[in-house]
Amino acid sequence: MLEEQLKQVFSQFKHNNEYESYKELVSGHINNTYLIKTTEKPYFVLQRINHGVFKDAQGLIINKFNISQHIQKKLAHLPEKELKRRVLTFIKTKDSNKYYKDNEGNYWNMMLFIDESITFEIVINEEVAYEGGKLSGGFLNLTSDFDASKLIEVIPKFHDMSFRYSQFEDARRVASNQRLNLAKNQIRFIEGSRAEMHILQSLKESGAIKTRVTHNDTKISNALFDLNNKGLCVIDTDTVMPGIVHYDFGDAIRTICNTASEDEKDLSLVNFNLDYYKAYTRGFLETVGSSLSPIELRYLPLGAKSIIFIMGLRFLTDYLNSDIYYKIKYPEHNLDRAKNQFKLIESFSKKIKQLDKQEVS
Ligand code: GN1
Ligand code: MG
Repeated sequence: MLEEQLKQVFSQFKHNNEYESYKELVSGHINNTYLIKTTEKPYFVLQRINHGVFKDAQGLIINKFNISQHIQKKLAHLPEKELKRRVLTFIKTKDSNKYYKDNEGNYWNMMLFIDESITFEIVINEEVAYEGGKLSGGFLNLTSDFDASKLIEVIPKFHDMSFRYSQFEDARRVASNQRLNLAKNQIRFIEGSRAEMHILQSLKESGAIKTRVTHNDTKISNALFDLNNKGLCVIDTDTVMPGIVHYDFGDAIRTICNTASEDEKDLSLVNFNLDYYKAYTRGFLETVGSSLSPIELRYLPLGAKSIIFIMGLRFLTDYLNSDIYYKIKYPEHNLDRAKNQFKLIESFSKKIKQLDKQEVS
């Protein structure tokens, strides 16, 4: 029984708290995450890493510990209570390991639950968009001097466009005719976008855009806010790896500026909010530090477009593969997610033309 298992796993970690109940936190698509309520606070977040997706679950957890430790040192001037709200605090096991491996070979990690906090699936106003920008820019700034050689590459080629295209081609070969037929418009769109969607990758490979430590999953639901909608910290550091700033900038935009959630099926509700784009960008540039080069700045909007596209491409690939990667709630879920992302690109492309280039660079 799940509860018995959670109690057993919880008891492996170092704490002085008594288990009371659990609640599954269902917003992620990959791992299984549980809020563990105790008889007396603090509460904890216990997480089982999906090692089908993350081949080196152990390395991933060590990455997360190291990144948190680095940020904790940089924020050491804060009072302890505040520090624990500004960065994830991971808990070791009773025998001082960073993870617990259960009898079935699953890897678990545990962190403090940050109380009196909220997340957004859909952004409610410009202030939240601005705060979101401060959080993702701030994360890049806080990790800019982190020694990347200490990180394992959790998922190699995670945001690599050529790799994602080749996975898409493979999926097309094995897909059922029914799925190919239902996805034909999206497949055509993907084919027609190939050249533009490889621009950033070429700039990265030529060294024109430099590689640094990035979060790689900056969707807005991975940002924590206090009860006054002020940004607290970025969570879900599973995919922290070397990357380019454009994708962190872009993945936040993808979710902040979508007027609907990523799972919305009614495409008339999916539009790009340019005011949120401006507010987010302001927050991002205020906190990211002065280290962005002119070329990095110039390509931020293409970063947003590319990351929206890559998510649509990955959702569609998974649909063609008969849903082997993302958790789904109904058969066409991944197709609908892809349609949602591609509708967002259409709206983005129209709206972004209104922006004076000077405003974002
Ligand atoms: C997955 O960790 P989670 O469920 O928040 C995915 C991200 C996608 C996201 C889309 C390891 O994120 O790349 O942006 O779904 N993570 C992985 O919601 O593939
Ligand atoms: Mg994630």
